[in-house]
Amino acid sequence: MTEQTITLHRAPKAPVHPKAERWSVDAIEALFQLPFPELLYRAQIVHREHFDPTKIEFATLLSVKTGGCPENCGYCPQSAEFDTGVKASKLMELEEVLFAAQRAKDAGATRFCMGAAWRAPKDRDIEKVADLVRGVKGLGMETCATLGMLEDGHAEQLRDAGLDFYNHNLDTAPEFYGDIVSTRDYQDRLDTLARVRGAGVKVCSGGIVGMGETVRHRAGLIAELANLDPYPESVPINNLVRVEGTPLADQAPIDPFEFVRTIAVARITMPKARVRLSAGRQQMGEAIQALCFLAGANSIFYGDKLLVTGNPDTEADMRLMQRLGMSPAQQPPGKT
Ligand code: SAM
Ligand code: DTB
Ligand code: SF4
Repeated sequence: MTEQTITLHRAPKAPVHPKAERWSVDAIEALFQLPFPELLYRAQIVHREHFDPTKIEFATLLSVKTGGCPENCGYCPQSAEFDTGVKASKLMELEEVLFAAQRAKDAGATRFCMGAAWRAPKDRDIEKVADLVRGVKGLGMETCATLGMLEDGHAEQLRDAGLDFYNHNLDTAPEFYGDIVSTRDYQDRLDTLARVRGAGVKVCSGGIVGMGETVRHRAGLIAELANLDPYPESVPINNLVRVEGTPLADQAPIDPFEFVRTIAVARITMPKARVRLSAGRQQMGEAIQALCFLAGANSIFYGDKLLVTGNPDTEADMRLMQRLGMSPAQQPPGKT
């Protein structure tokens, strides 16, 4: 055994980072560069301090307003700028949404996240979504919405209707953002997150890996998230789903171990967050998913569709949980 492996093997303690301490991009990049077993070991120490490592949260997504979006996010099948075959539709009716939410709850989901392909909802959109939130909350589920940029008062209205979480991803590092989207800037994203936080709604914010970014960019994204004060309660880490017709359709897939590393680094830097293994599970295979759980992921999107692309079906996920000796984090109310 070399001197170096002995040193690494003997490093049992994860660094302690009180809330106010900022993570530098350099420190985060250094985590990315750790040998894989060392990084996963450190992530597991942090994970087990705050969570039962056998429990996974199940969140179901529904696209309540699909396609025709005026933004040009290079990864997104719902942008009106790209010819992806996604048809634009109007906001769904309350009954349809409640039907889908009840079905998700019956299948074992505890959180229901409603997504809309808007740049920014108008006042009348917020009123309608508030009705959806009220209805889903009434079923006894946790509620989440992702509707684009919010204006003053919108987050408060959604909160009063029972919104638990608002999802708004920073997606990548500030210096890479302009390569991916040009119809808004990073500060717009941060402003919406501040409005959400200011209204007392819990923040769900994460990003996408596999868009051609460098390791430094991945470290930059995690630093932005981890240095939010407080950091997000939920951190979705998406692996790019390459959709034909989008500018990123031909992007080379990233090494799956780099994806696992990103999960581990998110866990270490945001110890109490729910780190969600988000888009890209269908393409990833079960062994890599299992590594993501070892790296500290403790939430998944559950149900055979994300917003418009596919996701493993519920039976496959339940089988995977069983094979790994893992189980849902909470039973939905009314289930034993
Ligand atoms: N329009 C809103 C917005 O942009 O915030 C909400 C919906 S948008 C589809 C939500 C998130 O989905 C994006 O921020 C991005 O992180 C993720 N996403 C979209 N397309 C994706 C893809 N092809 N692969 C992985 N993640 C994707
Ligand atoms: C998040 O971070 N990922 C989800 C959810 N939040 C809204 C969306 C993934 C979308 C994947 C491509 C699609 O189906 O549109
Ligand atoms: Fe529109 Fe959101 Fe897709 Fe960007 S990610 S094009 S804002 S739906």
